[in-house]
Amino acid sequence: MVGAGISTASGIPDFRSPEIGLYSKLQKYDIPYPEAIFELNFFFHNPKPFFALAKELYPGNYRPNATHYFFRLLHDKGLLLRLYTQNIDGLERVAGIPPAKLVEAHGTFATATCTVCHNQFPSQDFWTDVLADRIPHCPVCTGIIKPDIVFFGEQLPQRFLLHVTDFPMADLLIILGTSLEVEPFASLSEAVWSSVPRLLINKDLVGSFAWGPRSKDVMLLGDLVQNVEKLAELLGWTEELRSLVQQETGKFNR
Ligand code: CNA
Repeated sequence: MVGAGISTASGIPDFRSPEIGLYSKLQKYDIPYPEAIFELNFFFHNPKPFFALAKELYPGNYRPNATHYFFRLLHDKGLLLRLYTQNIDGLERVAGIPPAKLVEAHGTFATATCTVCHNQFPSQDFWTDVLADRIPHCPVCTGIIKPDIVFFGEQLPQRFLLHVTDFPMADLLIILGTSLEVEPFASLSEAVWSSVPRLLINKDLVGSFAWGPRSKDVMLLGDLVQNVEKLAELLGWTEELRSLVQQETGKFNR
């Protein structure tokens, strides 16, 4: 399970970190309160702030870091049952984790839907408009096209239901870079059997790791990338992780 904290090393601010988090930087979008940027009522009143944020998060602007590639390594080794992410930056896909191994619980910019006629559109149909500071409109009915990002009060994607079978099958749950404050995602951390170890890698103690830790819980607190590298070292994967990062970063530089 991962959250915004895994992408801060890629240059994307998280929500809640004081001063540097997105919520503290949203004043420039002229919104009444930070959460409004992901509320449908506000979106229909004024979609510009959301699309300005979307432009900032444009997939080409950021690159995965060692944390994303650690999950790619888990996948390459056949050890990843599923990666549940709250992130909407798409960096898990960029890192080469196949969509079938992903549950993008809060949606994705990879597809979009017309808010009026519900026609679906591939991402290239709206990025041209978003990058040119235009609000994307449906060619069929002229309604506003909204990227398939889950707003407050909206249903999570169908794939989220995979948790019903995934979590009872897991033999280890790794939780990274999340404040475990947003439901229903946060409660997934309780969905593995109590005999299953849970490893939290985060700056601070969060969720039930703080208020009701289990006997098999392990917490690695501090900088995420450093601790992921430490875990890779304990597993004897330092070289593999390093060369994967180098090989994949090389693709961007070509
Ligand atoms: P959050 O509430 O902002 O929590 C992030 C957590 O990560 C906090 O506990 C931080 O202390 C921790 N953290 C941040 N940077 C580091 C670091 N370098 N080392 C160690 N720990 C660190 O974010 P959540 O994901 O829990 O909140 C859920 C929201 C945030 C979801 O709806 C996301 O869509 C949304 N979000 C996503 C992105 C993104 O896609 N990259 C960015 C900002 C917000």
